[in-house]
This record gives sequence, C-alpha cells and structure tokens, in this order.
Amino acid sequence: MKNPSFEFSRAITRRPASTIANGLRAEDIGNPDLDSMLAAHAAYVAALRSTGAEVIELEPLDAFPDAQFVEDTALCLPQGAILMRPGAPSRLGEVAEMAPTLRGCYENVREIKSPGHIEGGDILVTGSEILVGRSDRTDAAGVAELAAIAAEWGHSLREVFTPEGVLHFKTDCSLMDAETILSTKRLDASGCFEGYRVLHVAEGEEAAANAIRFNNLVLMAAGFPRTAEVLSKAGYEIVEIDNTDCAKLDGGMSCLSLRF
Ligand code: CIR
Repeated sequence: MKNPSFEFSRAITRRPASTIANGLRAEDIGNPDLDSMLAAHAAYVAALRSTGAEVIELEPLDAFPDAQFVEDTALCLPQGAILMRPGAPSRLGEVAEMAPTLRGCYENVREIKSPGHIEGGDILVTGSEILVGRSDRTDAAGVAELAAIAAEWGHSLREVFTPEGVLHFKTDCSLMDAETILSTKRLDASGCFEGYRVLHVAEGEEAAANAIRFNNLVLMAAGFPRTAEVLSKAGYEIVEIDNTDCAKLDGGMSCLSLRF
C-alpha cells in the first residue's frame, strides 16, 4: 500500500503566466524571467512524471500572477480535498480556479470558509499527523476550521508556528519520508519536530529547506551542494531543479504542485 505522505499517483501544476513580474514577494531582488521560469517548470513536471505519476498541467492565469504556486490553494488528503482560503487578498480568487479540477479528481471536496485564512504552504502532512504553521497568511480561525475537517477524517492536527519573517511553514521544512523531516536549524530549534528524525540544511543554505519527496525522488532547488550531500548520504535520490526565478517570488519546490 502507498504511504500517502510521500507516495503519489497524481499531481496538479499550473504553468507560469506572462504576468509573473506582478507576483508577490517579501523583498524585491528583481523580476523573474518568464522563459527561464517556464524551462524550470517543464523540468519540474518532467521529474514528477519520471516517477510514473500522472501530472495534470493547468493553463496559465494572467489575472493571477502567483497562480503557479498551486499548493497554496488546497490540501489533498486520502479522504478528500480541502479548498484553502489564502491570506493574501490577491490570491483568494485562485481557489475558484482550482476547484473544478479537484472536484474532478475527488468525490469529497470541502472548503475553508470566512473568516479564517489558511494557505497550503503552511501545512506539512507527515506519516502520523498534520502540522500547521501559523504565519502572516494562516490564522487561528483558518487552523481551527481545518482541524475540524481533519478530525472528522481521522487525522490529528497540531498547530505550530512559522518563524518570524518566513513566508510559510514549509519555506523552512520538508518531509523526506514518513518520519524524517528536512529543516532549517532555526525552525527545528522551536521544538516542533520532537519525535521525528530531523536532517538540517547546511548553514547558509536555508533556501534548500523547501524540497519535496515525491515517490522515489527528492526534488530540491539547485545550487545547495552541502545540503544535497546531506540528503544523498542519507540515501535519498535527488533531482535538482533551477529555482532562481521562483525564488524571486519566494516560491520553491513544494509550492509548484498539489500531490495526491
Ligand atoms: C506568495 O507570496 O504568495 C507567492 N509569491 C509565493 C508562494 C509560495 N508558496 C508556497 O511556499 N507554498
């Protein structure tokens, strides 16, 4: 049987739109380049497909420059999908754009309703629980609403905190297998991963923490050789993807897909 925390048969992605230069970012380090972002996106999709999974590639949405970061619009669990309610006002409309695709894949689709806000980037599903990091995008009301649905579906959910100045909980951590987490030292220091095996990203390579385990592969951002070595030594098969342009919009490996 598949382990639903890292073994998947399908993924949903969305190609970057021509309007990506309007994407949100905490700090302006220059605009992303559409052509190189499309090339990196194609490499990402190819890596997912190489594991045997089906990848649904959605069309770009010019009205939503952050819509390629599909992870923030939903949470996919074995029992059903839950439509999120992003805390970034410019991203709220992305959810309705994703909903029909999820309704086509799942019989059971629930939604987070007003007044709560919650984004998929703040949610880490491990082999034993759902961790949700409160952040500037995810508030207590959003977490409480998700907790109620998760409880109904038999999952235990734990509220944790995203470090100050970090966009999402998963900006700083990733699941490597059912009980192994890749984390920055600053997030692990909060104690939220007690009981898990934790691998640390190398000092100065904090941006490598947002990776994904997808079937036999770990997809990670290229350019972090010491963290790549940590993962290789731990036995993971790595694929490095150019994340230069997504990083300009605070995006990374997990943001680019919904996996189920
Ligand atoms: C945003 O600020 O919402 C986007 N520019 C980046 C979203 C990244 N998503 C994620 O980490 N799950």
